[in-house]
Amino acid sequence: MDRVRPAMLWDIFCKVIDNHGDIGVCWRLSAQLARRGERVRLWVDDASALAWMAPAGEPGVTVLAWTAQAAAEPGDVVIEAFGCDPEPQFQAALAAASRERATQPPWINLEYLTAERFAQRSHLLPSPVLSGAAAGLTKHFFYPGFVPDSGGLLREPDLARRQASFDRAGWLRGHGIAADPDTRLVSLFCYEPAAIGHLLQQLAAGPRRTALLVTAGRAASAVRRWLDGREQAQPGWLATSRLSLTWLPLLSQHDFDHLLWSCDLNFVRGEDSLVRALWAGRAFVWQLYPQHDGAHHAKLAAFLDWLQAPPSWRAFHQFWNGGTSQAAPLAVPAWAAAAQAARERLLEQPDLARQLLAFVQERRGAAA
Ligand code: TRH
Repeated sequence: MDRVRPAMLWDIFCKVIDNHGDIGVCWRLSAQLARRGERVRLWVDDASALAWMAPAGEPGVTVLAWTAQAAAEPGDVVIEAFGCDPEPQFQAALAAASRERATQPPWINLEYLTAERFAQRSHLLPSPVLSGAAAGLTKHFFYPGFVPDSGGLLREPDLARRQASFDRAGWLRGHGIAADPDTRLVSLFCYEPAAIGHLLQQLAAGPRRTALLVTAGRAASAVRRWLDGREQAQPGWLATSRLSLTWLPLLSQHDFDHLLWSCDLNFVRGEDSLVRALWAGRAFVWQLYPQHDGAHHAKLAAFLDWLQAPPSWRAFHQFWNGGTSQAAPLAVPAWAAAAQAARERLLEQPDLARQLLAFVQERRGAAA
């Protein structure tokens, strides 16, 4: 805790559109603010994933039903994640509180993570509210990012210490995963990449033995679907290959991190798991959330540029994200070296919660 001022009460709003990223990011942010001594109310329309993501909760964070906000008195700071507007009643209460307090609580729209230039240009820009119950108030955009003039990435202050004392062998043993030094460990968290069959065949062919640790949900379904077809065509294919599969249960976020720290190669997807893969400092492959208009290809290109990815890494990412049907080989050692260098660059940046706190204090100071 690096605080001498009184705690603020933060209202964080989260709507779960699909998948786990919305609540995953909001939970990590809430927990990190609470660990810095802040008080957080997390308003969410579907909190069910927190039962496995954060079973222990976090002192200082109260999870509240989205519908309960209508009767709430606003706290000191409002964060809406990914442009999800609070309910009109809460916005009206915020406008009233601003009048009574003669100052508006900072209201921040926490945006999606991207390395594209527009994010840096838009970071911290004001956005006046022109209509509705909160007309006349101002929100500010807050863009996470990979470079110093962005909002940074979520990172716990004790991350490096926890990584240094992590008992990899013990964690693997505890999850029933054999840690034979000759076997390469690969984690898989993905949607339904067309290249899944190619990956499985590549791992199955060797030359090293690979244990593929498949996360629960869409990744497991995608692997099972492909394997069923393959086994029908060639019964016993998997058993005679260099590939073994472990089907993981849903892990807490802590254990999801431990999984990434334990593997030689991590397949991740979306937003939060990408950040965790970067902190793991291991080779990784990112599958972006596919957009109908193909916008994810520009987003991937910007990220690979920032990453200073060697050509083999770029090629595999294009293939894994459906940007090309040209199959690409794995080159784990070269990717690992670039991943470690990227992690070092990122560690020099202040983390997102710290930057958010600084911005909020600046706004409150300016308004006082
Ligand atoms: O679930 P996602 O695909 O979420 C995505 C992204 O956030 C994307 O930006 C958004 O537009 C889209 O949803 C709608 O991937 P992401 O962001 O990595 O979130 C997964 C979360 O789930 C992350 O916090 C890690 C957590 N997780 C666990 O805690 N345990 C697990 O076992 C698994 C598989 C995931």
